[in-house]
Amino acid sequence: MQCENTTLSLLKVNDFVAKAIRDRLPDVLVINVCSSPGSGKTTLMQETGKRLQNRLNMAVLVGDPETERDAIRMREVGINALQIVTGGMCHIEAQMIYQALDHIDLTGVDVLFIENVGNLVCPAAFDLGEDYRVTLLASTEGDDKPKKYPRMFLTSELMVVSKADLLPYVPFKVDNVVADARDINPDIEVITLSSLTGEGMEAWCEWLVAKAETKRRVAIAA
Ligand SMILES: Nc1nc2c(ncn2[C@@H]2O[C@H](COP(=O)(O)OP(=O)(O)OP(=O)(O)O)[C@@H](O)[C@H]2O)c(=O)[nH]1
Ligand SMILES: [Mg+2]
Repeated sequence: MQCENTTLSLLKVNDFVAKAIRDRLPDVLVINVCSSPGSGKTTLMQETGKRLQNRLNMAVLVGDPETERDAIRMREVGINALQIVTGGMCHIEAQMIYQALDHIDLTGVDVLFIENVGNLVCPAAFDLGEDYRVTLLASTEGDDKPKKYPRMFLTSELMVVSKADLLPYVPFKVDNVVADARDINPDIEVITLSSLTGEGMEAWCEWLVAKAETKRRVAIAA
């Protein structure tokens, strides 16, 4: 009972900070990118940066238990990126994002991506002040994951089936994951793509541009 109360109050604190993040970024589209380790989050950020460099200004806060490797990879392709080292923690909490906002220049930024720690369980429980949660599921992970990790798919607006170039070589049925994900969350959108071949990247980029425009329009009207 004691434990339940502690968990509840910690999540309430997180929600309070998540609201403060939303208040701080009224005209920046914030996307929380989640997945298992290695599903292709950083590679997708790199390719998105290359494709949208003339259309959207983007920045990335990237969380990992250790190392600055992902932020370095993104900076190498010209993306404004800051690493959050969680010191072994399996997810990012809103407080980490709130503090990181003081250390990244968001002047003129249209989209702030948060690359969460690779994990399909813990990140699902923490609102980071995002507008949209996007969960990647790679073709190499098996098509049984949405039903095994339902909270992640229940709380995501978009499921990205990544590494589509490997679909011919692995026993993974896109129809099965879409059916399972929509069983959990009937409204979840789905984009299938490959950061390597570029298949599906246009649909992903158009999705982002549309969401960024809507966010900007709403902010101007407010
Ligand atoms: N075949 C194929 N490989 C990919 C694709 N996207 C990423 N990869 C490879 O998958 C591996 C992991 O990619 P990352 O982008 O580092 O994955 P991540 O989700 O950021 O990993 P963590 O941050 O450690 O959770 C790398 O070797 C990538 O080159 C893709 O579309 N197709
Ligand atoms: Mg990464």
